[in-house]
Amino acid sequence: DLVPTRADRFSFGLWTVGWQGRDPFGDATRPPLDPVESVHRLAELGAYGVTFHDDDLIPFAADNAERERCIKRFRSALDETGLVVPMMTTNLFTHPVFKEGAFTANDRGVRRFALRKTMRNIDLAAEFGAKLYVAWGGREGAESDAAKDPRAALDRLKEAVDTLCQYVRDRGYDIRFALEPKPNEPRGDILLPTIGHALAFINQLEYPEMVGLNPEVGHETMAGLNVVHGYAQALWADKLFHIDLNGQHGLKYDQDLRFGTADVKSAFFLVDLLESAGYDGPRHFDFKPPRAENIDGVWVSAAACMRTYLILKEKAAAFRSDPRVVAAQAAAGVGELSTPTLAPGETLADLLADPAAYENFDADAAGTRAVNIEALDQLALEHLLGVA
Ligand code: 3MF
Ligand code: MG
Ligand code: MG
Ligand code: MG
Repeated sequence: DLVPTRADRFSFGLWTVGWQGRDPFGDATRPPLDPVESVHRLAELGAYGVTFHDDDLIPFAADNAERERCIKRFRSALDETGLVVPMMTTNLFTHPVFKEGAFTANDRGVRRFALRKTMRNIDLAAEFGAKLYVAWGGREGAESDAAKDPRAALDRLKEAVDTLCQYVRDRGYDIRFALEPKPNEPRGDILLPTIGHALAFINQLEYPEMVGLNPEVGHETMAGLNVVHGYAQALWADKLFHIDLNGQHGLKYDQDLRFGTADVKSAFFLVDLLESAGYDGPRHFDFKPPRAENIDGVWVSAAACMRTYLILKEKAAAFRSDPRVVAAQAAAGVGELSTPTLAPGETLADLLADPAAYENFDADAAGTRAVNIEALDQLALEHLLGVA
């Protein structure tokens, strides 16, 4: 059944469907989209959640009265549709004040402003019941290694995340943070460029249990990395708090294509991973409907993200339950990797004393064994192509 329901937990950022198509070379091609309209359209399409940066809902320059008006209208739209707000985030990248960084700007006043802007929006996140707060540091980087001390920048980034965690604890909010890695764009190079960098950073924090990841398919692809491996390592570390699903053709500018369009095989194995690992967070799309589309095309694109996810979920399940696949997996020894290398109760001394492990092990014979990867991979491809 390829019709999305609330149970599928699909969510979209207001900034995704609301992207007006402004790019470095061209003006907007679409009119502004009222967040209230987005909520209604997304609900009709079968999404369960909507996410946003503070400035997506409330203009940066809004006074308190306008702020309250924006919040109230949005709240009503949520109540009318039943859509929830699973995640919120801060815009620390659009306004010129953040041109040299936010939490890691050389200018201390900018850093303090960024913290206060974020804390103010965390209060709103608590009000909307969002349990996740994403931090993407698009301006936390540099073009010049002369003008930014990266070790001091990491100190300040840690200070910012520690301070925000402390704030959430002091207020008694039920909120966790998810860091979103990206290698570059808009800065020439961005701090915490990959899932691996971000995981290592979390270990240095004051409250590591409160901080996980929000990896984006396109961002790992921009770094030339295996997306499935990255998400898997985040899962393995219990740090896959949230996800940004989209598509990206290789090492280019951030394309934010709709989910599944670029590397469909990787998308297949990613859905297979999420579903088989029991990932239970939102299936969140962070994509940009192409600039060439008008507003009707925006909703076609959004619906397609969800439909493709459901298609891949069905195909992954069919792949796993196909008896030929089960046999091919056995022939490739896929399941054997789950057997610990040392036997239960076996000591290090036992391993050292086992001649079968080394002295009598026939490495040359093992070097000629069949591993049967291709047959299994071809079955995956044929399932994906619909000919299995
Ligand atoms: C940029 C992004 C961001 C983040 C967003 C999350 C504007 O490449 O992916 O979207 O996803 O800030 O919270
Ligand atoms: Mg992106
Ligand atoms: Mg993006
Ligand atoms: Mg993103």
